[in-house]
Amino acid sequence: MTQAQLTPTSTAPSTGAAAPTRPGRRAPVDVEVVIPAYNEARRLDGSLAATARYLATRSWSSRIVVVDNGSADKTAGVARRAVTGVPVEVIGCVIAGKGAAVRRGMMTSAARYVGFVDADLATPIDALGEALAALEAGATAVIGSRYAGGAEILRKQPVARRLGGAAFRALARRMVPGVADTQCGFKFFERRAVQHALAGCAVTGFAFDVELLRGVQAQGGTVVELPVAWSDDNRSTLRPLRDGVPAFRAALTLWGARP
Ligand SMILES: Nc1nc2c(ncn2[C@@H]2O[C@H](COP(=O)(O)OP(=O)(O)O)[C@@H](O)[C@H]2O)c(=O)[nH]1
Ligand SMILES: [Mg+2]
Repeated sequence: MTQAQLTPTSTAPSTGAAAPTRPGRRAPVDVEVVIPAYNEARRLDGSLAATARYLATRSWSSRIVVVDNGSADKTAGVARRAVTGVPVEVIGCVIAGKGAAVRRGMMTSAARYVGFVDADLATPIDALGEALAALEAGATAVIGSRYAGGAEILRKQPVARRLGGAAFRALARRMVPGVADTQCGFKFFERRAVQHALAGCAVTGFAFDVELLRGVQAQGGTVVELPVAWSDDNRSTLRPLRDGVPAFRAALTLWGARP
């Protein structure tokens, strides 16, 4: 897997300088991996361990940020107790929804590159090497894709979910041209650009990726799809009524309000 050689910047700690941090922001590192987490006590331990194991082998300075989204289980405790070789920060988010959690994690970042992975690591974390190489080469966003040439789906979703996903994709493709898969839970960004785009975003649920990618493109940013080897985890937190229906509604609203 490609190992991106990050060039030092004024914000990276590798410069040795004590870079100023805005209030509410974490100290800068090369890359922050945000994990939005809602009732993830069972899945988080293994995913944190795998993410940390991978990051520890890289030359980049890094941090994992778990955004506990009002979980009713021991998600925060599991994250705090995780024994990892890289720093893990646990923050909360008072607004429900995956989009709200990802937004909170990325808006509080001062890293050079920031992105998120789902707590099930359905996309293997070692795709991060190629993602960072593409960001270093000038991409604004690098997003895991299950439908780009070369991608593989190793374990499929249940049929109802696949049908819903196909309908959602048909709608999303009209709003984010050139992107086959807006919904994969693996996306990394040039941090300043994504914060700029997020400032204009309002969707808090599972459709947030569409609004965010559209915003990145509207600002002239480039979105690169990275074909990934993806496996469904049947312990998904997505509930059809609680999450799926609002996601469709939000996507239709975005479609109606397209610039
Ligand atoms: N359903 C749901 N997931 C959330 C929420 N906030 C954060 N998440 C996280 O968003 C990610 C969604 O991934 P997952 O449950 O695997 O859904 P799927 O892969 O789309 O089926 C997980 O890491 C969740 O813990 C929320 O309010 N609701
Ligand atoms: Mg999943």
